[in-house]
Amino acid sequence: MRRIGVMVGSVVMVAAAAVVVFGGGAGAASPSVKIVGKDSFSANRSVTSTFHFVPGTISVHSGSSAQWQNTTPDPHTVTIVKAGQVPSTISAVFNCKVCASQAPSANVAGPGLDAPGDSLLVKPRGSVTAAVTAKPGTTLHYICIFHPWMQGVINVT
Ligand SMILES: [Cu+2]
Repeated sequence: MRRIGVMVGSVVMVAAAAVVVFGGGAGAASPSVKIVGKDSFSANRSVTSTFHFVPGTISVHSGSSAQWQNTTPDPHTVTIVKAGQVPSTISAVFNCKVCASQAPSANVAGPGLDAPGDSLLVKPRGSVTAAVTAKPGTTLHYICIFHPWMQGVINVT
């Protein structure tokens, strides 16, 4: 009986690998970004986090969609910000002004991701798919407003 359990496990692993290869193929219409990492807290000692977007930069055809898959037990956001609002120092991370004023889920300008202020909430272990509607040639910068060291770029083609 134990041997059957091992065989079933192998079949599931093969199926999962096939899905990964298919989804990451060159012909994939909809880029997928994984949200990965861990955090830890030790009182009066340290806070660490390795939360980040993988890959950090994607290219999306204008009008096509992209997906963010959260593999962590924490909520995150995909918040479009101006290039100058992306924190580049530890001080800017801890004093992130746009993070304090931005709603986790918001739509500005047209539908889809097209302008600073657009924001998607990605629930713990959840995923969100959204259309990228900015004009071709646009570079969209995004951060997680809960963890603003998490930073990504969408090149709209
Ligand atoms: Cu986050």
